[in-house]
Amino acid sequence: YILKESEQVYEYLSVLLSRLYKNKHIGVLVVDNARVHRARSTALLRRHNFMTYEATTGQHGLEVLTRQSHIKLVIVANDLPGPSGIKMLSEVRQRAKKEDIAVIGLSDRGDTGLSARFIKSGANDFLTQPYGQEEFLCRIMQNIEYIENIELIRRAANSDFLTGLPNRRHFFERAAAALQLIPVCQCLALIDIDHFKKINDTYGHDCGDYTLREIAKLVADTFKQHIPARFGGEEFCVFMPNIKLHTAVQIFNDFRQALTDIEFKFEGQTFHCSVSIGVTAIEHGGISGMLRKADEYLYQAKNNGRNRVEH
Ligand code: GH3
Ligand code: MG
Ligand code: MG
Ligand code: MG
Repeated sequence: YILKESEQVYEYLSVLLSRLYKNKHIGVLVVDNARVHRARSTALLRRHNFMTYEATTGQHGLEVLTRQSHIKLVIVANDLPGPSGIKMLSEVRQRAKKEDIAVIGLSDRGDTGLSARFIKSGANDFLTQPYGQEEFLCRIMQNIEYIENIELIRRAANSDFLTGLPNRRHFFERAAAALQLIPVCQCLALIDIDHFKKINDTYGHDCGDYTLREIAKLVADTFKQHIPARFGGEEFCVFMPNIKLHTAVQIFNDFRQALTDIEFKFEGQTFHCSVSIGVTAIEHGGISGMLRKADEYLYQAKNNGRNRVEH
């Protein structure tokens, strides 16, 4: 019984500790002109290890928010000198969605409509003053967990499960955004592993997975300044904003060469791999036009004997 009890205590403590550790990286901004209220909120937050910021006006709060990108939660009173807390909330919502920065409005017991106005203006939650410590912390934690869960879901939706590289969907989003920003001097490449089926057939599917993960690491490392992704199966793609075609071709040739030098080792087996690459520079037709072109060059690289770059 004692053992069981101490196990539970241990589990509780480790959850608490990891939570406290995590909170250190989360900023919370308290916007309230009443010094006593502000001090009470920040004291409670600091006791739970949050990094706290204070502001007395909406304008001041917005400035702090601009400077501190790790602020994930804002607690705001409505009655502020100058523009109201609701006005500040509307400004926050112009810049960040509910799932990026949570806002908790402070409403008064005397003003029954205020909490509704906060929610309608984009607040995630509200607290009625005077609030108890426990309710305060429950609401804070619930809203922080909401933000963190969305972050987890986003990460899962954007990355490839096997290799951890950005996935095809994320690639299209990022490449299209980059293309809109600088619509000149962009390159796109498709990388396809040569005779990959043979690796699966000879050494087994687990070895195929291992090889994909290793090559993905090299792709992520080599192209960390660019936009790399697992395009599907044994294909990777890279979008390079702001680069000349001949420079890109050089980089891909170096990558191809480096890869052929790697000795892959899996469960006592040793083998080498190579890739074929098609590279294209920007032309009309956007990302899908570039992909079609890169695929044609990739096909040429395969036909011309593999382990080569065509452009
Ligand atoms: P080529 O040089 O013409 O590209 O030949 P290839 O064998 O690489 O091409 P093919 O398209 O014939 O085969 C690709 C293989 O990749 C078939 C498929 O089973 C394997 N594959 C795709 N995704 C995965 C994966 O996630 N894990 C493993 N182990 N194999 C995969
Ligand atoms: Mg393929
Ligand atoms: Mg193929
Ligand atoms: Mg292949």
